[in-house]
Amino acid sequence: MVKIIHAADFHLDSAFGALGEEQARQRRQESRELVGRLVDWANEQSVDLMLLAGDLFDSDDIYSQTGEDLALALGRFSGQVVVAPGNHDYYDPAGAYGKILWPENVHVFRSDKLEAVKLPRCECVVWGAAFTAPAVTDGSVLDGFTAPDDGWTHLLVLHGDLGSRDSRYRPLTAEQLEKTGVDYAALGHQHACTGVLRAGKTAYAYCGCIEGRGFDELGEKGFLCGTVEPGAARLQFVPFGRRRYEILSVDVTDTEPLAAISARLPRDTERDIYRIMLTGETETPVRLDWLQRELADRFYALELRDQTRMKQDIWARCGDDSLRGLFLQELRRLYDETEDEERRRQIEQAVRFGLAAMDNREM
Ligand SMILES: [Mn+2]
Repeated sequence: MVKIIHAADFHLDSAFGALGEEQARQRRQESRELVGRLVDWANEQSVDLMLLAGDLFDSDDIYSQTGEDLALALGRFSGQVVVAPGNHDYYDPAGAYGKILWPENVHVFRSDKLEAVKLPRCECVVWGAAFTAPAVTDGSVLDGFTAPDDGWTHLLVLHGDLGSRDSRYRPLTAEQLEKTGVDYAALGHQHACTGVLRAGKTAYAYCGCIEGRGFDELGEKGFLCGTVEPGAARLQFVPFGRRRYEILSVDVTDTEPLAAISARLPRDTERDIYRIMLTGETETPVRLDWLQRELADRFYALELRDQTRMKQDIWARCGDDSLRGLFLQELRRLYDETEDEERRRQIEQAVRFGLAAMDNREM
C-alpha cells in the first residue's frame, strides 16, 4: 500500500490579471510558497509519493527564483516526487525543467512516450509521460499498454484532456484508461476536481488546480490524498488553496443593499476574492462607489456589479391602446376582484413576467 498526494495545475507565475499590480505580485509570491506548504503537509501526514500531473508553471517564461524555490521545496519532501509536464510547462531541455537542478527524490518525465519509475520500497511503479511541445493532438501514448499483474501497485501520472476527442491537449478516453489496468491514474489539465472515478478496475481523477486564479475557478481548490494498493484506491479531496474566488448574487429589492449583502455573506471572507452582483428592483440608483468603500475591508479583493432595475409602477401603462394595455387591464381586473394578499402577489408577479416577456427581458 502506498500513500500518495495527487496534485496538478499550480500554474506558478500566473499573471493574475484581474488584480491590481501589488496584489498580483503578492499572489505570485503566495503561489510559490504554496509548494512549501504542500510539502510540510505531506511530511506531517507521512505521504510516500507525490504525483504532480503537469502545468506546474504557467509558461516556460518563469522567474528563475520560482524554479529554484520549487526544487528546494520538493527536496524537503521525505518521499518520492514524480512529475509529468503538461502543455503549459512542457518538457524542453533548454526550458525551465531543463535548467532547474532537481533534487534526487524528484523524477521528471522527459519523453512523450510512456516510461516507468520503480519504487521498490512501496512495491509500486509509476507510469507516465511528458508533453514535449505545447500541443499533443493524439492520445496514442497509452495505446498497447497494460500494467503487469505482478502484485505491485501500478500508478499513472499524465497531463491530458479526458473525453474531448478534438483536444490539442492529449485527448484521452475512459476506455484507454481502463485498458491500462493501473490501480490509479492521476490526471492533470482540468481545473475542477472530479473526485475519484472508475473505468473498469482503474480508478482515476482530476484533482483540479491547487489554487483558484480567477472567477472561472470558483470555490475550494486543493489536491487529492489517500492510499492505493492493487485493486483499490481511496483518495479524498483536501482543500488547500489560500484564497477562494466566489461569485455571489444578491437581490436588493426592498432592502438596503449593504444590509442585503451582509445578510448573505459567510463569515471570514477577508482572504477571499469576491464578485458580488446586485439584482432586483430599486427605487433609487445603487451607490456602487460608496458600497465598495464600505465593504472593501471584508475581502482581499471585491468586484461589485450593478444589475438592478429601477422600480416602476407596474400598472403605469394600463390605459395604453396596445397589447400591453389590454394585458394590464385584464390582470388589473383580476387584481381588483380579490382581497387575498397571496393571490394579489401572484398577479403582480405575473404582470412583471408578462412585461419582461414583452420587453424581451430576463426576470
Ligand atoms: Mn493543461
